[in-house]
Amino acid sequence: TNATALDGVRLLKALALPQEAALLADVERVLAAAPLRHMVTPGGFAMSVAMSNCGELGWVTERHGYRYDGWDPLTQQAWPLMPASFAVLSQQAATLAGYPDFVADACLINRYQVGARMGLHQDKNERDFSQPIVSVSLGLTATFQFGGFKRSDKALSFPLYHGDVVVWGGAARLRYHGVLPLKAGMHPALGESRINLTFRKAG
Ligand code: MD3
Ligand code: FE
Repeated sequence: TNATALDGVRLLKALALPQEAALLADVERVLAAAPLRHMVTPGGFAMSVAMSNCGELGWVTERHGYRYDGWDPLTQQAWPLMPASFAVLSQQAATLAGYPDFVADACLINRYQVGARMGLHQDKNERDFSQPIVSVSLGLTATFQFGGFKRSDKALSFPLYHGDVVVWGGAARLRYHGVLPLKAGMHPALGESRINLTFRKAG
């Protein structure tokens, strides 16, 4: 059969909803220890998305590029431990998608306020692309863009809703993807914002 754009994508709608309260409390706990910050890209631009991390490794930018590091350059401490609610949900999702051995060593927390966006990019800083990435969307709905293997390839657009979990593996793993500028709105749990968690096996 022919390959399609969604090969390797497993959308688990609303999977996070039963654990919403625990997840949000744990997001707050992590961000109290490792505050959100607007990382500056190697090109010198502050990202519109504010970020932090938990787990053994965290994604950071520096003058020379992007990398994973066990140390938070802002607090000069190790990243906060991965909360159990995060580990359990990411493993449940990965198992449902056919990756029963997935154990995330990194969770990137992205916070979008109105207008924040993420341009089309590939996630290539992880060591093993046979490992999937698990994403969890919370708060305001975002329009996600899912492209091909070149930045110029045509992208599909679809909404990601509060509670949606997606496992990106196989052929999906190296596709370009991004998020359109967040539209104004009010979410009962997260107000005028969206939080996205991405779970990775980075090291
Ligand atoms: C498809 N985050 O953190 S989550 C990122 O909504 C990132 O904050 C977006 O792209 C966000 O790198 C999108 C969905 C997602 C995450 C990683 C992927 C889709 C992906 C990796 C490969 C392919
Ligand atoms: Fe990405």
